[in-house]
Amino acid sequence: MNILRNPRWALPESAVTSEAVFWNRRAILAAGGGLMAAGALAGLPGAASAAAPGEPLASPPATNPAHADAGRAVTPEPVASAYNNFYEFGSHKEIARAAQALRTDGWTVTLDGLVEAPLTIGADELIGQMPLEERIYRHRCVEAWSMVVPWTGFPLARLVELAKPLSSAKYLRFETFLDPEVARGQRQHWYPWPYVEGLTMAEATNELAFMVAGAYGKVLHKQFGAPIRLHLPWKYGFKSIKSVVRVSFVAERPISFWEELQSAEYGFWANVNPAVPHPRWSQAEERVLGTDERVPTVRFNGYGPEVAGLYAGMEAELGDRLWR
Ligand SMILES: Nc1nc2c(c(=O)[nH]1)N[C@H]1C(S)=C(S)[C@@H](COP(=O)(O)O)O[C@H]1N2
Ligand SMILES: [Mo]
Repeated sequence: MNILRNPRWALPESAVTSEAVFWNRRAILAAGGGLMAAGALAGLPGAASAAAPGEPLASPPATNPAHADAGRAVTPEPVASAYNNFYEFGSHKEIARAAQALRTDGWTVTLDGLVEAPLTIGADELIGQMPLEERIYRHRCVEAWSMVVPWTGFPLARLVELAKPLSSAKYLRFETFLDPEVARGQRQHWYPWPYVEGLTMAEATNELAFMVAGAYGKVLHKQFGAPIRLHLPWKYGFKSIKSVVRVSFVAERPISFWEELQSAEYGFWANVNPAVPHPRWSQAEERVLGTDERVPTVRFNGYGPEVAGLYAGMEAELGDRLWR
C-alpha cells in the first residue's frame, strides 16, 4: 500500500519540524491529517517516494491581491480537472484517468544552455525554495474555450534568477518529459515529441509569467501537468507547457511542438486576439467551460495593461504572426 504524501513544500511548518515522529508509519496514520504528515519523510532515506498530486495543500499560500479576481467565476474544479489538453495522454479532452499513470516522484528539472552553470534540481526542492502564492488566472485555449483556475506557484522570473542566464541568452526553451511507456500518446510517432515551448527573455521575466505547482489549493493534479507547468494567461493555452523537465536558455528562437506540426496555424507568439482568426475558425468569442455562456474574447485575454508593452512596435513587423 502506498503512503500518500505531499511534497515537503506543501507541509505545515509543524510537520516539517517534527520529522522524527513520522518515521513510524503508524504514527503517520494515527495523525489524522496523516497524509500531510507523511510528507515529512521527503528527502529521508527509505521514504515513500510517491508525491500526492491532487491532495490538498496543508498550508495553501495567500492569494496575491493583484490576481485575486479574474472578473469571472472560477471554473468548478470537477469541470476543469476533467477537460484537459495533454496530448501525451491522448488527443482528446478526457485524459484525466490516463494521466494518473504519470510518475512524479523523483522528478527533476534541468536548467541549462547559456547559463553560468547548468543545474538539475528536484521539483520538490525547487518549489520548496520559491516564494509561493496563489493567482486566479483566466485561460484561453486556441480552440475557443476558456476557464478560470486558481493556481499555486511562483513567478517564472524567480526561476530565471536561479538559472543565472548569460547575456547571450535570448529565449527560453521548455521541454516536457518523454516516456512513451507511461504516456501512450507519445507512441503516436507523427507528433514531434517531446512537447516543446518557448518564450523571449522579456516575456519570461514579465510579472504575469507563472510557474505552477498547485491548483484549487491542491498539489498540482497530474492531468494539469504535475509536478510543475507553466501558465501564461495572455497567450493561447498551448504555450502553457505541462510537466516540465528542462528549461534551456538559448540564443535562437525555439520551434515549439505545435509550430513544428502546423506553423501556419500555431506560431511562436500566440498572443490572444479576437480580431485575428485561426485559419479554420473565429477567435472572436469563447465558450466558458462549465457554463452555457459564450463571451467575447479580449485582446491579450484582458492582460494588455501588464503585457502590451512587451510587443510595442512589433505588430508592424510581425503582422498576424504576433497573434497566432
Ligand atoms: N506537455 C503538454 N503541455 C500542454 C499541452 C499538451 O498537450 N502537452 N496542451 C496545451 C493546451 S492546448 C492547453 S489549452 C493547456 C491545457 O491545460 P489544462 O489541461 O490544465 O486545462 O495545456 C497546454 N500545455
Ligand atoms: Mo489549448
